[in-house]
Amino acid sequence: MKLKISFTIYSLIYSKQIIRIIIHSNGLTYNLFTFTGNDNIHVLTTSGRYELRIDLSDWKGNKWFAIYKTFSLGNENTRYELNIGEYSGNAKDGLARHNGMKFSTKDQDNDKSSKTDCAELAKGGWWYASCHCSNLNGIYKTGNTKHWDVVSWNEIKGSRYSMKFARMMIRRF
Ligand SMILES: [Ca+2]
Repeated sequence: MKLKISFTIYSLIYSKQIIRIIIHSNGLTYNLFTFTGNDNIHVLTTSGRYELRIDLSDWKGNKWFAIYKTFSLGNENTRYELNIGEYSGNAKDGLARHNGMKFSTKDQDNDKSSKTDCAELAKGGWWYASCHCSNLNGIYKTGNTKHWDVVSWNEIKGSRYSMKFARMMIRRF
């Protein structure tokens, strides 16, 4: 059975409500959040020190992770600028070029390229530069595709490979 999910992300949704799921794993507690609340993530991540963990797997069952010991989002005035640091993991740093970037959506082009609307082309909401090294809010497809608008972590499988699984979690410490 082929599973295909696609959705459009608008900035209005991003600034509103948050859906938060608490996960206990290996004695650690993580907050799993959906991309529906950048305002809330800003408030959370500037109220203390937060770590970001990203888990990924491909369609063959290979798994990767990336941890950023520092993680925070700016407020609406900074267009939810991404601030990350102290990478570790085996996924390679797919967010390095997105550090310091503003959040773009289909209706909010805040990327670095004046010629391109990255969110429109990459079909996601992300901290696009010009354009991306990762695209975890892209379209969910099965593995290799023809376009760079899928759920990708480019350092691992390239920009046209849709990961089977991608999860971003934050943890206060
Ligand atoms: Ca642009």
